[in-house]
Amino acid sequence: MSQVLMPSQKVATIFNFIGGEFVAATSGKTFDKRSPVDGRLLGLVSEAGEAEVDRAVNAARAALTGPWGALEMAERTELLYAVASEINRRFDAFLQAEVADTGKPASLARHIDIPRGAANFKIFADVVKNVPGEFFRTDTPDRQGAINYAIRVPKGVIAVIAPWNLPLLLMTWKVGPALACGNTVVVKPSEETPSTATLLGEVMTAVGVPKGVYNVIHGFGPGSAGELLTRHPGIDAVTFTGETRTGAAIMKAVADRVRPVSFELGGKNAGIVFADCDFDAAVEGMGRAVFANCGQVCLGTERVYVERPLFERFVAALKAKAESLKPGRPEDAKTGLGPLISQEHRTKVLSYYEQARKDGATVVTGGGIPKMEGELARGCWVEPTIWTGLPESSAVVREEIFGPCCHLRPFDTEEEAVRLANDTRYGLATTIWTTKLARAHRVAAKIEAGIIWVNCWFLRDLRTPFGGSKQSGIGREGGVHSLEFYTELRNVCVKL
Ligand code: NAD
Ligand code: 6OD
Repeated sequence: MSQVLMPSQKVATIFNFIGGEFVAATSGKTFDKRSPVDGRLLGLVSEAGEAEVDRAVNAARAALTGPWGALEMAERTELLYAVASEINRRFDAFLQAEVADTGKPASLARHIDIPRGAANFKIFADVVKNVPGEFFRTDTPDRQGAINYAIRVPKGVIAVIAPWNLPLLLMTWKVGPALACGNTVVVKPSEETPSTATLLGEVMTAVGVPKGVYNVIHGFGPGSAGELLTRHPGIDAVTFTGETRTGAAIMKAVADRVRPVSFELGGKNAGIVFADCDFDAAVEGMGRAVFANCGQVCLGTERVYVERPLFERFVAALKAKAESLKPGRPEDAKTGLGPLISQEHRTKVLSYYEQARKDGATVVTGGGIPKMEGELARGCWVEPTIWTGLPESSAVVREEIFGPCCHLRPFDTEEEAVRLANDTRYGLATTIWTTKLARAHRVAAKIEAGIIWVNCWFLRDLRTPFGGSKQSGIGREGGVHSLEFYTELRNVCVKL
């Protein structure tokens, strides 16, 4: 955690990072950051108010028209490679900070969150260097013709609003391409996970990224830093990852100024397991899709449809998988499951556990709070949970829970599986398990989701389009698709 101890304080203060400096809010307001593992106070976070948001946006604007805007692309991309290297050099500090804020197993953050945090800078530096240009020769009545070519310019000051489930990964997934395209950013990390975004400020300074290119303001959403940022007249676009209803609030906030948005929102993702699947691979893959990061992955699976002949065997195998996951301290190598992010989120997840019972579910495993010893008893733990027997109309099957749980239901035909998977207002990701090649392609083509995985889950190539259909998002990012959002095209027409 980026910690600065004030003489009178027992815990660290996490400051905003504005114009290259760590700054406290002029209001002096702070909020607590507690550990999801044991409820311990980890730090006091300085809550940005109007003055800090204004200062951050102005710093970003000054850098855009100043030192950052003056760089050649090669100079800019060299700095981004340096950012990636510096994150890797400070790997342990990032790991510690991410694990402290989220409580997730250190092994998970070591293999996913932190490496991707670095890769997001390197890959998008590569992408912008290789983007093809657009050129047309146009006929004219005098037969001399004209040439048209498009130039890409940065969109400007980008507001990046990030969630808490994969804090560094998801924040840099936006900051990497935004900076690669020559924009400057004001980041509002989740109030639950302020640390790695703050640490990244130190990295930016260390490698010589000009002041004001990367700014961080801390706070909450409505009535706080998040809303103040989206309503600020100085921002040119908002890129947001989080809940669908927050996306709706942000759209309203930017509507009067007609600012563009890129949204990666919620999901209620399906897994379809055909009887011809590689059974062990499907159990392993769906086990990760349901329980990884304590089920707090937007791409995770909360609805599993299994072809009837395999149903009982699959339920039993997934149950065994769930029961093998031991909750515990993040740094303990035996820990298979971390806590949820907060007591508030635990209350929400447990309300769905209760709803499932009320709706008549068969609780295959879990459904409650695990018994934890000592200080851990104050953490935000829930049991990994599996249900069967719910109607598709149950809130547990329709709404995103964002916990380590899923409902399984048998199906009889391919058409039925596709219909069930698509029967949702969301459309983020669907996972299909089959060894029949033609079936894989046939079903994939009918799935209404932005991401379809066949015989794998969360296998990511950052050059591919990423995003959600229906209420799971607006737009696609990844590879050249990120450039569509983070740059603007200007066409130049030259009469010959
Ligand atoms: P959230 O929407 O509550 O918060 C996300 C961020 O938005 C936080 O920084 C929060 O402070 C801020 N915010 C909240 N209200 C705001 C407002 N009115 N104006 C401006 N900012 C506001 O989401 P969360 O609880 O942090 O994350 C979990 C959700 O995110 C789940 O729904 C999950 O599916 C979704 N998610 C989606 C993806 C994806 O790629 N589609 C990835 C990760 C998480
Ligand atoms: O891998 C990514 O780029 C990405 N955006 C993952 C999202 C995970 C959601 O929790």
